[in-house]
Amino acid sequence: MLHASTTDTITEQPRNDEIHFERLVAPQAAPRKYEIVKFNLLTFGYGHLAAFYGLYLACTVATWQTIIFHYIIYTLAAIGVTAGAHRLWTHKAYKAKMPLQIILMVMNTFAFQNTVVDWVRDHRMHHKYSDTDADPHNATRGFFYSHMGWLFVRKHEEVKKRGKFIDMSDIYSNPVLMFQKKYAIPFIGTLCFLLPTVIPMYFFGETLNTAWHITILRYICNLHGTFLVNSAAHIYGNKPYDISIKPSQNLLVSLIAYGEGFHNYHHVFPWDYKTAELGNNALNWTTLFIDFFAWLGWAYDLKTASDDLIKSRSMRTGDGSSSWGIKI
Ligand code: ST9
Ligand code: ZN
Ligand code: ZN
Repeated sequence: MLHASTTDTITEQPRNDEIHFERLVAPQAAPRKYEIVKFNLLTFGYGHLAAFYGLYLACTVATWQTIIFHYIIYTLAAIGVTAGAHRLWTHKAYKAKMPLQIILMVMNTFAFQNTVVDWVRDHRMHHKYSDTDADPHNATRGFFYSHMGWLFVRKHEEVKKRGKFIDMSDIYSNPVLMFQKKYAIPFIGTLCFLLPTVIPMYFFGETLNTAWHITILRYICNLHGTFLVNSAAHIYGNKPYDISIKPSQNLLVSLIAYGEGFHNYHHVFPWDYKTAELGNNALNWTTLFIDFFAWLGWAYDLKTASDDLIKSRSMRTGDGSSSWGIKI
């Protein structure tokens, strides 16, 4: 059970820019030239080939202990992104005491999705300028661009120009995140790649070949689970809360991304720590994780939208569907 004092049920859309980003421009994509980053094409190309080989090894020679081990790392990494980089650090949807921040930063490092500092900067731009050229993964440019194509080209000038005015003071003054940024290369190298390769070799008798390729498989799966939130959940699904925006409710993405696919809701109430109105359920492991730490007292000031606020917004601007995509 949550301590009553740790949850803040919000009954009106906050006007505070710190936790609420307005959509400033209608979805649009002006014609542009792409400056390809060959290094990223090569690394992602290698990563995908290695992941397919890892899948073959996982189905043929790998031990079940190695598979379970990587599933655990996958989950830790995913929650380091969802509960850490996303709900805590980008959206300030709750507060975390130092030990929890350290745990989340370490879990996030297993995921290697750049450093949290860079992740938050891009994600704040994504919410403030959703599906415009100032959004790093503008979904009006199509599924592939928003999924991973944006990582193969230099960012649009609008991202860099408008990005200068994004408030990042809370992040730059956070010692845990600055530590991660300072030691990014050895830290990410060790947690995301080295240890997850060496541990199955030492404890489960894997060869270097098997252990390495299954590590890459886990990493690539984790990236695609995340990328789907930017692509599929901005293109496919219903819109119970705001019919005028691209972000949509996508159950499949929620399942894969530990509760992050209720994306129409999330873009309307980005400060809600559940990123969903459905509360504790099997799809939202991230919420269960935060609730557990709230019970422990390490997470507090959890922000959530009241039922009345959700209903009134849904009646005013929604498409008349329920959160689960059923017309009502
Ligand atoms: C990876 C990306 O890590 C993952 C992001 C996913 C986001 C998903 C969000 C989904 C929602 C939450 C759901 C979670 C679900 C999880 C489920 C898990 C199952 N503002 O970036 P640079 C300026 S891929 C302001 O290099 P280029 C700034 O001056 C994996 N300014 O741009 C900056 O300099 P500095 C590993 C900005 O050169 C300068 O521009 N990562 C902003 O155009 C240069 O920045 C990789 O492979 C901004 N937002 O290059 C790396 N952005 O930093 C991939 C930039 O010194 N990235 N500036 O201040 C890159 O190689 C490059 O970023 C690039 C663009 C080639 C894409
Ligand atoms: Zn989005
Ligand atoms: Zn968000």
